[in-house]
Amino acid sequence: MLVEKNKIASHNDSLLSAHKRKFDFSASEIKNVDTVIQKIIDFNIAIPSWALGTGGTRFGRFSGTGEPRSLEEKMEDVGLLHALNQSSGAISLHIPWDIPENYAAIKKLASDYGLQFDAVNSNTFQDQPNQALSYKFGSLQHVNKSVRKQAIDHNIEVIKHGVELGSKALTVWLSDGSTFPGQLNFRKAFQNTLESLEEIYGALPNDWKMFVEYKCCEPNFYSMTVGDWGQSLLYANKLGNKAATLVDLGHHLPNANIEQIVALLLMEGKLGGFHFNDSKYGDDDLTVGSMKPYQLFLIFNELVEGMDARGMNHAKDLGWMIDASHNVKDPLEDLLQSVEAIQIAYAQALLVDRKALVLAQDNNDVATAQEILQDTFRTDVRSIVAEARLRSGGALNPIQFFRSEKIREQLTKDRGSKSVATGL
Ligand code: PSV
Ligand code: MN
Repeated sequence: MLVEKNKIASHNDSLLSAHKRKFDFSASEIKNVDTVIQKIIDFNIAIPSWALGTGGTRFGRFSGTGEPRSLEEKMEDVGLLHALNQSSGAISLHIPWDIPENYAAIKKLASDYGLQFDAVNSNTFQDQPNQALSYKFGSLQHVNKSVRKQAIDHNIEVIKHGVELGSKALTVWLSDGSTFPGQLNFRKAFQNTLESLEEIYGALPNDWKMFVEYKCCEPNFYSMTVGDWGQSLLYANKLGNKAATLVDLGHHLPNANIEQIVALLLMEGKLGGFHFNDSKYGDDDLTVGSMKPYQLFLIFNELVEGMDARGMNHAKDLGWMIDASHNVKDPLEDLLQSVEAIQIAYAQALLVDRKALVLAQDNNDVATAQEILQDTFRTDVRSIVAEARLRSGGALNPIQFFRSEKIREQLTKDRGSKSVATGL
């Protein structure tokens, strides 16, 4: 389904005067507002192919309707999001959930929807039907060399799919670890994993990156072989320049200071990418910004400061992706909310008065430093983000458009009420 441009235009017309009033007020308070808006326009956030259907927990899954049944339909959904917000112009594939069968046709479809292919993701955390050897006790860490070899080969296969599609990065997330003390030797597990990663790294094209994603726990609950940013950084440093750490916001022990982790990884040139979501307890995979918006702002504050310190391009030099699960909301509405939350935090981080903050820090003026950050966080930038959408051809209010145009109803008519998307 392609969204007709004139429908977006008439939706925008109906909201324009109210928008203008809010925008003019907010813009008058911001220096270089056009530069900020252009940065928001340039900043795209990839959508994972596994987040377009209804998610579930180990207790159950309550499907929505009109879920995408194939890779083509998942791309159609991301195309819809992108048409509405002009900021979701990339899809990240998980192999083998989404094996492209005809590269040329898939690439043509992507270009029709204005989409790029983001990082490709390998999957050695599940056994696939007809798989020779099991990953029950790990994959790249496994005590048995043949299991490690199977997992290495799979990753190399994933790179090959990515090369055909024009991806530029492989994300490796491992569920490897142990569930009980004594189950494995930490050092051997690390060494096996490192050797396996080295083989995969050797198959990376020169202009590719390897993102090593860490996670504190789940599905293993005693140890994870890539359990935190320290371990991920160890692997990335040993592997070489093309390897970097990937931060998933839900993968930390409670109350971890993620903004500090981000600042130091950036300082080391070892932050590769991001998986956005939000959580209250663990890897809850909730809508970005729904629980801890101040933390999200503080993370973006460090991202902007750290990227600027290294002269990096905010939009292009790191991998930005949402990694959330939608158990009770419409996945497309949820993703629209997540993208907007990211844009709001990014816009606010761009507004921080950096000179004043440095001065306050250098004078140990703690109260002023806090005022600077909290004033910025409390600045309403929603009309600035909406203006970025308007200028790039998106909808002023994407969720309102999605509902008034009855997009989910149309997808349900096309795909049926019992369709199930592959993924988690
Ligand atoms: C693991 O929890 C994770 O965050 C990794 O990024 C996976 O690839 C993704 O979720 C989907 O399972
Ligand atoms: Mn993730």
